[in-house]
Amino acid sequence: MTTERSLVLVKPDGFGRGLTGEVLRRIEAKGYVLVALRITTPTAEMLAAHYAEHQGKPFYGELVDFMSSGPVTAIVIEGNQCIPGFRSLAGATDPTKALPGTIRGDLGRDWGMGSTENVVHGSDSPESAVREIAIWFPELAG
Ligand code: DAT
Ligand code: MG
Repeated sequence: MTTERSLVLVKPDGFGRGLTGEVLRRIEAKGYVLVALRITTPTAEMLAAHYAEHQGKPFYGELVDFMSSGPVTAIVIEGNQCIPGFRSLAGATDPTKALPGTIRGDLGRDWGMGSTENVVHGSDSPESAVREIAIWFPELAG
């Protein structure tokens, strides 16, 4: 069974620059299905859970400050292998190095915070996706 769901975020930089529609367009053009969508400014508790694996890293404080700086668009997508598929659409973490053709490569750049402002998040494994969807869409968990 390869049908799966992934949690995608259009981060505050992408939301603020009006890029939600472009990210949704690319997801839909790729063929993945939109399951749920919400605009929300994440709480400290949500971000601590979402980024638990990064707690203690040098960039953690800046990352959480950035992610709580404004609204994000949270999206659940669905489709066979959509977790690696969206990671491929998103491109490398560092928007300076992300290849043209990817979301981060085409729409992102270094605005003074290195890799922190990189337009989108996508779950990196089925286990992460289940955990993250429960944080952003508790009504879908289970
Ligand atoms: P990804 O978002 O590609 O899965 P990640 O999970 O390793 O990357 O890191 C989560 C976020 O943290 C990433 O989107 C941007 C930020 N980040 C990662 N590495 C960083 C670094 N070296 N400096 C600044 N921010 C970083
Ligand atoms: Mg990650």
